Parts: sequence; C-alpha cells; structure tokens
Amino acid sequence: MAVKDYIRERFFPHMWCPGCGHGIVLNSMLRAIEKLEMSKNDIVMVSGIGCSARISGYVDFHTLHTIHGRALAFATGVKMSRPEVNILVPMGDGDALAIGGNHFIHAARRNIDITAIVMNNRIYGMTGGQYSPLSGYGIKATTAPYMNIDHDFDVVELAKSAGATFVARTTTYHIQQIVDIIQQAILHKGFSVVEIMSQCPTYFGRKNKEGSGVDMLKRYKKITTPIGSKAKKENPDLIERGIFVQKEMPEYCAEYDKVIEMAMKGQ
Ligand SMILES: Cc1ncc(C[n+]2csc(CCOP(=O)(O)OP(=O)(O)O)c2C)c(N)n1
Ligand code: SF4
Repeated sequence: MAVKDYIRERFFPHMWCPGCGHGIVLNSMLRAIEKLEMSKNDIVMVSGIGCSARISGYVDFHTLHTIHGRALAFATGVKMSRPEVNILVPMGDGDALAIGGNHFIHAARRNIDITAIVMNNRIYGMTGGQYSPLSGYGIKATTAPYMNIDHDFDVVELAKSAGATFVARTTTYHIQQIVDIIQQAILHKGFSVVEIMSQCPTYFGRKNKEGSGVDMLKRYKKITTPIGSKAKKENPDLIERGIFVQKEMPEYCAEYDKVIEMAMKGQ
C-alpha cells in the first residue's frame, strides 16, 4: 500500500490554514503506516473535536469522529470489543489534556493498547485561539490578551507518571523522527503517547509574534534537542526530543481476557 491509498481524496483540499503543522503530522503518520505495510482494515482512528481531530476525516481507515475530549473513551470501547485492531487517537492539546485530561491519565494508568498522538500547538486552534493547559505562563491568547498566568503541563512527565509504557516527543520540523517514533508507538503493546509539537501560525504564532509557519518550524529546531544531548546540559531550557519510556507491562485487554476466563470457569 502506498501513502495515497490511505487517503480519502474526496475530502481534499483539507481545512487547515497555510503553514499549520497538522498536515505534516498527517503526512508523517501515513508514511509510518506505509512503512509498517499495514492494511487499512487493521486500523481504527478515533478522534474528538479540533483542527487536529479533523485528521480522521482525511484517512481511509475505519474512523470515528466523536465528541471533544472523549476520543480515548470511545477508543477504549473499540479496543475492548476488537482487541486485534490497531487504534490511533490523534488529539489536540485541549482535546487531550483540558476537557480530555481525565480520560488521558486513566487510559495511561490502564495500559490499554492505544496510540495517542498529542498534536501540541499550545492553543485552541479550532475555536479561535483560547489558551490551553499547555499554553504556558506569559503566553498571549484571545482569552489572555495581556498574558496567561496558568502554568503548563509537561505532556511527557504527565504521561510517564500516569503509567504510559511508551512516551515520546518530537516536532513537525523533525519529520523523520515522527515517522520513526510513530512506527515504534504502533508496534508497542500498551498505551503509547507521542507528543508532536505542531505549529498554529494563525493563533499562537500571530498572538505571540512567532512569525509564519516556516518561522515556527525553524524555532522548533532551535528550542529542542535530542534526549541527553550535551546541548541540554549547557542550556537546560531546551526541550528534549526522542523516546523517554519504552517498557513492557501487562496490557489491559489481555488482562481482561484473564478475568473472562476466570468467570467462564466459575472461579
Ligand atoms: C463539549 C465541548 N466543549 C467545547 C467544544 C468547543 N471546542 C471545539 S474544539 C475545541 C478546542 C480545540 O483545541 P485543541 O483540542 O487544542 O485542538 P486544535 O484545534 O488546536 O488542533 C473546543 C474548546 C466542543 N466542541 N465540545
Ligand atoms: S487555526 Fe491553527 S491549528 Fe487550526 S488549522 Fe489554522 S493553523 Fe492549524
């Protein structure tokens, strides 16, 4: 299968603004799936609401476009009833960690075999640029015209402490790394979290004077560094990229099968 076979061409052109990072995520994700030679029928993509969540409309997998913040809850239901399929859940930072924050930590805690992709543009793009739990202190947004005084979550630290067994971060500048990490996340048996810093030039960029989509991409190159690099030791403000956690733990559906077996035996 080639990348174009995974796309629903009838829904193009897409709705994303020029320079938006979300198209890069779509492209890289499909390249990862192509490299894994996956059949369309083996993939279910579940998404909520947001510019990021619209990604499910553009792919020719089994797809569910559900309600804001609840994608992981729907995905959990699908996975429990069809454990053999691969579940991908692309979410915006608002979708995943504001309204959906509770589902996020509990999906991680259960270690259910789902690949959660957090497309982090640090803003609510779809609804006009309100700040999100990932915007961070001092950032400007339509709902924080002077400055945001809320401190942000670190997606990686949150996912790690909630129990995710695969945790990684990269950016839309680092396309090869997205392709590589998504492949490994899909192959991982357990809850995988991939944070992809993805620029929103229309709201975050404009409000915070970060320039065009290209300027924002170049900025990702400047402000990030591979995990454990020398540069990080010299400049602790740099954001690390790479795979932070990759470990084996019992997977939720497999554990649930054990309970079914016990019940069938009347134990
Ligand atoms: C229950 C509910 N609350 C609020 C909304 C309005 N809403 C739609 S998308 C969205 C946030 C989008 O931001 P994010 O998830 O970060 O994705 P982005 O658009 O930035 O990619 C909000 C608040 C909604 N659709 N449903
Ligand atoms: S508003 Fe932002 S996140 Fe939404 S499509 Fe435009 S650039 Fe992308």
